[in-house]
Amino acid sequence: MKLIIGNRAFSSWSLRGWLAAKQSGLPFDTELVPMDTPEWLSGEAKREMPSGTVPVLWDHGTPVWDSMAILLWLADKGGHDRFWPRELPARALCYAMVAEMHSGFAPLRAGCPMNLKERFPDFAPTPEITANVTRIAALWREARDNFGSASDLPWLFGAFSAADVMFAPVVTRIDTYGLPVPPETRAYVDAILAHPWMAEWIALARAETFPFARYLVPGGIPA
Ligand SMILES: N[C@@H](CCC(=O)N[C@@H](CS)C(=O)NCC(=O)O)C(=O)O
Repeated sequence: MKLIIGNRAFSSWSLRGWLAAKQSGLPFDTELVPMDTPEWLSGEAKREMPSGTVPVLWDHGTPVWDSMAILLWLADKGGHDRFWPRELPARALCYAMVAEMHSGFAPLRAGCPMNLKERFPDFAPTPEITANVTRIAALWREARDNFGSASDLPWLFGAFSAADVMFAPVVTRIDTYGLPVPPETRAYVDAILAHPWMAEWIALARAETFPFARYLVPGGIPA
């Protein structure tokens, strides 16, 4: 299998696809297509991207695009137990959290784009961003309190799951923008940032030298 990703420093959806591929346990190659180059903007670099976006998984001639579809495909192939909690109430919450993350939290996503190269400690979140973070912290607490805390592991549902995959870029945003969170939320942030797959991704992201202006200021796309 081949996973096509964008810039590691900025492409949060690519990070989700890549973590899902790691979690599947299946062998895969990663191909990085630098974003916002002339070839990207003309569409020439997007020949293998059916929706014009990254990530895309190519599984022996079959393209699967969109991080959510990639995660579902890899759960089918690698084993559902790797992605979803076995007990049904936990699974229901995990499905709902993953879907809410995939479709929601627009103010946080737009106002605090993933940026693994910079830090914005003086960033002042809007009320909408603060409301998103409050909701996310509540979801994490619900998962941990009901299903995760019996485990020695720090992940949302005990074992690392699709929920940890989907929320990982949000974790980096809390860190990058110094968004205020309660101590137990910060403990989860620190655990995800220290995960070996995250450490690997972040180190490669920091080493990237592609010119890329889009997300270099907080607040999103500069004028
Ligand atoms: N819903 C999609 C979103 C993918 C997406 O928007 N990816 C961005 C990069 S993070 C992209 O490729 N945008 C197209 C562009 O910048 O031209 C997913 O979950 O994969």
